[in-house]
Amino acid sequence: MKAQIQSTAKRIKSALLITVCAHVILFLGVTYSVSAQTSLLVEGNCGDPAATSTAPGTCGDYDGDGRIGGAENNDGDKVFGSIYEAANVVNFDPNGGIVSVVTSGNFTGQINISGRRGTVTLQAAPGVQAIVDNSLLLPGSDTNLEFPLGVSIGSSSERYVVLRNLTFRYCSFSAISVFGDARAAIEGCHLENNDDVGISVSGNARVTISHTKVFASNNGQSAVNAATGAGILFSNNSSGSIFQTTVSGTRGVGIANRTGRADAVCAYLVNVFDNTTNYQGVIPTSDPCGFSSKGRTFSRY
Ligand SMILES: [Ca+2]
Ligand SMILES: [Ca+2]
Ligand SMILES: [Ca+2]
Repeated sequence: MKAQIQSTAKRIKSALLITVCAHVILFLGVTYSVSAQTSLLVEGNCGDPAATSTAPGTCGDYDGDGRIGGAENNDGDKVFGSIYEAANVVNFDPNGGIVSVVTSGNFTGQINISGRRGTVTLQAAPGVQAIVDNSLLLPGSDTNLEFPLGVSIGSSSERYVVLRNLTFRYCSFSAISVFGDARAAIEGCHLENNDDVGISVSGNARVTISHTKVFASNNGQSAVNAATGAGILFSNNSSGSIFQTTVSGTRGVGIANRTGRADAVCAYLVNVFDNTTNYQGVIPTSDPCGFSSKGRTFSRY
């Protein structure tokens, strides 16, 4: 009798467990379907952003349909031929989204990130080279570059933006510009030969920079202004932290804090060399950002 009662109790316990699990799975399923983000892939192009066709499966044609570049942007699937076009789609998702470059390529144009809420991630897969190269000349000019920015981040404070493993070069102003109330993390990016500033942070923006290399900013043949140029520049009411990052070869300042607030920018474990001036308004800390000691506090983060 006792064994029978124990067996019945076990069956009831199992049934309850299954019911609970089913509800959790159902709940998770519903939650997922409500909060699912847009997830888009970007194909490469054999280094030619103007190319639109190739032998299927070659030249970065990830989905094997023979279309790359502009033709891939317009065929109605979730694979795109440019980061710019994929980002435009993600901007309209209230939950944000992920744009992943899955085969190497060169891309031109200014990527714009806007929108409210959710996280937006632009990234290249490990081992993939995603190069935003804005070296196209303006029509009729041999000096000006066509696109002032590599990526413009002006989203709301409720949308967090992540840039990962992307390369930006030959932008006529700033490779990465974060402004307004935007919040962003820049991780593992390479910025080379951008004419005024590598990373520009202004307004109320907050930016975390890590494992990034900023070379030869403010060093190009046009729009060179050593007084305003910088590798990484914080201005207005912005703030941020810089960690395990190299800034070198800047004609202006390597890392500049022009906010007027000494506690607005924290630099920890940075490698800064061969800039006309390595630091302006920034004293690298020997403590991790966010850690207060020796009377110094970083109240902004
Ligand atoms: Ca394709
Ligand atoms: Ca497509
Ligand atoms: Ca396709």
